[in-house]
Amino acid sequence: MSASHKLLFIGEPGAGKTTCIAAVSDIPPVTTDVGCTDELALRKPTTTVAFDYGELGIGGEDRLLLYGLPGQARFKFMFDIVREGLLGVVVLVDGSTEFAVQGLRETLETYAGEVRELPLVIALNKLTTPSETLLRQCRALLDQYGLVAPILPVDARRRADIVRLFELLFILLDGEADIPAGRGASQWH
Ligand SMILES: Nc1nc2c(ncn2[C@@H]2O[C@H](COP(=O)(O)OP(=O)(O)OP(=O)(O)O)[C@@H](O)[C@H]2O)c(=O)[nH]1
Ligand SMILES: [Mg+2]
Repeated sequence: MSASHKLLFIGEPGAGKTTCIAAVSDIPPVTTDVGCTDELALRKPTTTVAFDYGELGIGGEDRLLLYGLPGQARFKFMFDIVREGLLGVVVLVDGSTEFAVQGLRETLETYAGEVRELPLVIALNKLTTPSETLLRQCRALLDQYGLVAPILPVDARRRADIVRLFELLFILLDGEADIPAGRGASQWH
C-alpha cells in the first residue's frame, strides 16, 4: 500500500528552504516566489510568499511531500495549512552571516510552539568554515526554547545533504510512525 509522508521546511528569509526543495524534488517544484520589495532585495532577488512544494519518492509507491513556508513571521498562518499529518520539520539557518543565531532565534520565536511535539532537525546552510561557536550558540538557543534537535551543516543545493536530513528525521520518528523501515539514501529515487 502506498503512503505519503509530509515534511516541512521553515527558517529565516534566505536560509535556503526553496533551494532545498528544488534540490531534492523529483517533480518540478511548485514555487510562489516573487521579487523582493524590502531590504531583502539587497541579498536576493526573490522571496517565497505562500509556500514551496515538492515530492520525493522513497521506494515503492511511498512518497515524501515537501512543504516550505515563507521566511517572514507574518506568514505564520500558513503553518495551519500544512499542520495536519506533519511528520517532521527541518529548520534552515543561513550560516553565512553574523546574524545566523538571530535568524534561528526569530524562527524559534515564531514556530517553537508549533514544532515542539514534532521531530526536528536544524540545518546550518551556507557555512564557509565549520563553526564550533555557532554550533554551541544554536544548541544554547534550542535549550532556551526547551527543544531538542540534531544540528548539522548542509549545502542546500546538494541533494545528498537534504536526503541526510530526512534520514535523521526518520531516525527520530522511529517507533512513532509507520515509516518504511531501514531505507537508506541509496534506495531513494
Ligand atoms: N552559497 C550558497 N548559496 C545558497 C545555498 N543555499 C541557498 N543559496 C542561495 O541563497 C539564496 C536564498 O535561497 P532560498 O532558497 O531562496 O531561500 P529561502 O529560505 O527560500 O528564502 P525565502 O523564500 O525568502 O524565505 C538563493 O540565492 C540561493 O541560491 C548554499 O548552500 N550555498
Ligand atoms: Mg523561499
